[in-house]
Amino acid sequence: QQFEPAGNDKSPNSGTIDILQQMLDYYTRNADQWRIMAYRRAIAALRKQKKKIVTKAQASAIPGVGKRLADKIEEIVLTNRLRRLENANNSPEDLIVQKFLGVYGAGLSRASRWVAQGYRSLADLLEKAPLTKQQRIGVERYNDFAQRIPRKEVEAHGAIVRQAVQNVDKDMQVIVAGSYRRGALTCGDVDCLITKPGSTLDQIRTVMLELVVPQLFNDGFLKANLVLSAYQDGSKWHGASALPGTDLWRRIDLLFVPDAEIGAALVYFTGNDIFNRSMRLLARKKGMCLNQRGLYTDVLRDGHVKLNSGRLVEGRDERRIFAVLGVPWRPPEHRIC
Ligand code: DCP
Ligand code: MG
Ligand code: MN
Repeated sequence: QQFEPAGNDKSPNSGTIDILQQMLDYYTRNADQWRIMAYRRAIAALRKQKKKIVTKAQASAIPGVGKRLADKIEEIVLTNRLRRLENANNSPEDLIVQKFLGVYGAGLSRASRWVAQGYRSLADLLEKAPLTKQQRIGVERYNDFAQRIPRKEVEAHGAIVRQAVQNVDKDMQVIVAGSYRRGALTCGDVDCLITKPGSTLDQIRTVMLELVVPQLFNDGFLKANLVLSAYQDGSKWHGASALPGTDLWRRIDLLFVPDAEIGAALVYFTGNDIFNRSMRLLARKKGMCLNQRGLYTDVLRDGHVKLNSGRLVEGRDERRIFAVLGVPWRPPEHRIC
C-alpha cells in the first residue's frame, strides 16, 4: 500500500486487483512473506494488462502469475468475490495477532506467543507482559508508528538530520532514500543514508554515534533508540524522532555508508524490496553478487552456497551498477515492482 496507484482505475482488471489487494493486505498484516511477494507480483502484472483477464489459462500465461493465483483470479472474475478472503479474517485470535504485529520489532512468532500467553490487547501487554525497552516503546507509540508520514514531513526530518550532521562536518552528506526517494506521497519511515567523500565506515559511525546522535537527543528531536546496530558491523541505527513542537513519533533509520559503497547502498535502500530481489537474482544469473555494499564478479557457487566472495566491480557508482549488470538505468520512481 506504499505505492501510489498509477492510473489503475482505468485497468480493465481493477475489480480483480481490488480483491487481490485485500488478500495482500491480509497477508501483509500476517507477515506472510511468500504470499506477499506472490500477490504483489501478480497485482503489478495484472495492472499492465490491456485486456480483462477472465480465465485461469489467460492468467497463468502472464509472467509473474503462478498457477494458484491464476485459480484465484478466475474465481474472482466468476463470482465477484474470493472465498479465501471471507474465511481469512474470522478468528478473534487472528485479529489480535494482526494487531500485535503492528508493534515495532514484533514478528509473527512474537505476536503469536503473546496471544498464546493470554494477552488480548495493547493495554494487556503494557500492564502484564514482560516487555523489552524497545517493545514497550513499540506498544506505547503504536498509533504513532501506524501512521504513514507525509512526504513533506519526511523531508523535514531529513533536513534536521542533515543540519546536525553538517554542523559537525560540512563535507558529510545526508540522502533520504527508501520510499521517499522513489517519490512516494507518504512513507512508512524516514531512511537516511549518511556518507562522506573519502570516508570509511568507522569514521562515519564514530561521528554519528559520538556526536550527532547524542546532539539530536539533546535537541529533543530523537526520542528513542530501537535497534542499536542491526548489522554486525554497526552500520545501522534505528529509532524514533519527532518534529519540534509535536509529540508524533516517527520511525527513523540512520544508515552509515562509507564512500566506496554509496552506489550499492543507494540501490539497496531505494528498493523497493521486490526490485532489489530481481536485481540480485539477475546478478546471480550472471555469476555476480549484488548486496548493499557492492557488485561483485567471479563469484563461485556450489548451488546456493557461495564459495568465495568474488571481486568487487563497483560499489561507488549507482549508474555503473546498472550498466555492469546490463540493466538500462531506472530512476528511483520507476523501481516499483
Ligand atoms: N529492503 C530490502 N529488503 C527488505 C527490507 C528493506 O531490500 N526486506 C530495502 C528496500 C527498501 C529499503 O530497504 O526500499 C528501505 O526499507 P523500508 O522498510 O524502509 O521500506 P521502504 O522505504 O521501501 O517503504 P516504507 O515507506 O514502508 O518505509
Ligand atoms: Mg522506508
Ligand atoms: Mn526503513
